Order: sequence, then structure tokens, then C-alpha cells
Amino acid sequence: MANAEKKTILSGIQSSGALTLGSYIGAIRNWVELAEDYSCYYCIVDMHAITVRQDPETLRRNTLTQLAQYIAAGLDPEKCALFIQSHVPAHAELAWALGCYTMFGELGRMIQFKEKSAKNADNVNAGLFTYPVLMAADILLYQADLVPIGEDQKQHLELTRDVAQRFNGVYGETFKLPEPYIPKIGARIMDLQAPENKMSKSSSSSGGCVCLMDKPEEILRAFKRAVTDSGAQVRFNPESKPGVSNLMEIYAVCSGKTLPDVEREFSGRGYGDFKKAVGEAVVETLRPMREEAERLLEDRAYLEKMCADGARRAALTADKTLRLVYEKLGFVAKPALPSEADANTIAKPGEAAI
Ligand code: ATP
Ligand code: LTN
Repeated sequence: MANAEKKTILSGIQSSGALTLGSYIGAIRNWVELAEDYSCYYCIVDMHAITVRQDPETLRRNTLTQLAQYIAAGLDPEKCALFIQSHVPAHAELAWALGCYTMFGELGRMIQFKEKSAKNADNVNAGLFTYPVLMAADILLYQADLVPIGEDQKQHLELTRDVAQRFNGVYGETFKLPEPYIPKIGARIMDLQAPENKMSKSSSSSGGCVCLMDKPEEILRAFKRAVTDSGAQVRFNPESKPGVSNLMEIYAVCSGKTLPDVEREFSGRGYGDFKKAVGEAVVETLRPMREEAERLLEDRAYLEKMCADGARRAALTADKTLRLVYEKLGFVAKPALPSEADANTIAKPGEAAI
């Protein structure tokens, strides 16, 4: 398909920690599949990550590791724009403008804000509150048709549509209204130790979260210890059997089987057998990605070049939307500003011209 006919996708993941099996199954796996047919922008949202305190060196390392993992998972940096959010200033700029069209009450209703402010009670900062506005800017800048996400991000996407609609209502058609793409299986992978909670990189449960860079023996151990129930049947029922149903979804995705197939395969077999098989399927799914990411991390220059190229491509599209928004808002057209390379040729205020 020619690029002009292709629909657009944007998605992002915070670099606030190691990528989890949840974000792979809920998001990245679908990014890879969709990249064949769409024009794709995939970013690492480091600006979102600082809404909770980050150690600077760890954040930098996590961001580059995440880029390596995107590529290792099968995203081709020549085909998709893979970039770091803070490299494209239009994200912050549009977020400011959209913030003036987002209501305080709307942001206060966001579940993620309520959860994260409860978890970080000593640091309920304004960025945590306005987080969804920056996410709306991420999406609307690219006029995305589709946003592949896990179930937990649905509310943020609805807010994005509401804000876009409000802006379009005042200024005329400006933003495309994006649709969420939430997978039927694996939209909400649960914590292996506490299957009532989402598996998350900031989870406090030990052994409940599997990360993409974990070693095979750690993964096998986590699945061996995974919480099930007092029964003995491998049956899909998230309400009455949350632990087993979660393991079934993970196994179905990693083995390419359907849930009825999985029930049949383990009918009459114990949980021990089942958990071992799930662990092994996860190890084999993650192994090539981990090995390739480790290899890519040895070549920092390559990673830096890939994300610089991605940022340039992203900025081209993002700046076009931002210019349109500024014009609609009534801002005076922005002049071309000097680049860092011109710094020595421009006088500071109060200094003589060079
Ligand atoms: P944090 O704990 O810092 O909030 P997280 O582990 O929840 O992070 P995100 O970076 O917020 O992960 O999510 C990245 C993407 O993966 C989002 O689209 C999100 O919906 C999806 N995702 C995250 N966790 C899961 C999960 N357990 N199951 C399915 N999808 C998930
Ligand atoms: N809010 C999301 C991460 C995120 C995102 C985005 C996802 C930031 N910007 C744009 C999709 C599209 C999260 O917390 N997982």
C-alpha cells in the first residue's frame, strides 16, 4: 500500500521501568502486527515517566533499553518512526494548548490519576494530574486513526476524543478522532501473585511481574509460583478463577492457541503441569527478543541514530499539526528559530550584534 493511503497509528510506553510481559501482550505484540498495514509512530514517553520520581541514569538506561526492545520485538526502524517523546518539542507545546481545553473535573475522574496519587501520596504533582493531556497531544499531533493499548488506557483515549471534539467544535475540523485498538485476548494481564491486580512494572508484589529482559530461570520460577486456586481444572472464568484464566490468556498468546484449545490440552492434567508449560512458552516467546535487545544495546551509536531518524520523521508530521493549531488559536505565525549550530552567531540581549 502506498504511504498516502495508509491509516496512521500512534502508541507509546513510559520508560519508567523494565518492560513487562503485560505491556508486550497488551500493546507491543499488536504494534508489530499492525506495522505491516499502517503508517506507524511508536514512541517512548519519557516525559510521562517523570510524573513519578526517576533516577536520571536509570531513566536514560531504561529509555535506550526500551528502544532496543522495540526493535528486537520486530519493529523495523526504517518502516516505523521509533522515537523518544522529549526529542519532539511539539508534544509539550500541544499539551499546553490542549490543557486549556481540558476541564479540571475531567482530569480528576481519571482512574490512573487516582491510583497513582494514592501510590505516590507524597508527590501528587501537577504533571501527574495533567498526564492525560500530554497523552492526548501525543496522539492528536499525528492525526492517528488507531491507538493500540491495553484495557487500562481506554479511559485516557476517551478523554483524548472528548478534548479533540471540543477543540473541533470551537475551531472547525482540526483533529482526527482516534479509535482504541484493544486486543480480545491479553488486554489486561494480571499480576501472577495477586491476580486481582494488573501486572505492572511499578507493582510492589514480588514475583508477580515478568519483565522482557528476565532470565529464563527467573521466568520459570515466577510461573511455578503463580497463584491459582483450590480447584484442579484448567477452565477459563476470570471471575471465579482469575489466576488460572490469566495464565490461560498468557499461554494462548504465547503458543498461538485459542482458549478452548488450551482447556482441551490440559483437561485432566494438574496445575503443576500447566504452570510449567506456560512458563516454557513465555521463555521461548521472550528469548529471541531478549537476546536481540542485548545485542543492540552493545551498539549505542546505532540506537542513537535510529531514534534521531525517528524523531526527525515524527517532527515533520507533528509540526504540521501544531502549526495548524496555533493558527486556529490566533497565535502569530512562528518564525524559523536558530538551531544549536547557530548559537555562536547570534547576539544575546544586551550584547552587540556579532
Ligand atoms: P506503570 O506501572 O509505570 O504505570 P505499566 O507497567 O502499567 O506502567 P505502561 O507503560 O503504563 O505499563 O503501559 C504500556 C502499554 O502496555 C499500555 O498500552 C498499557 O495499556 C499496556 N499494558 C500495561 N500493562 C498491561 C497489562 N498488564 N496487560 C495488558 N496491557 C498492559
Ligand atoms: N498513558 C500510557 C502511555 C502513553 C500512551 C501515549 C499510550 C503515553 N502516551 C499515547 C498510547 C498513546 C500509559 O500509561 N500506559
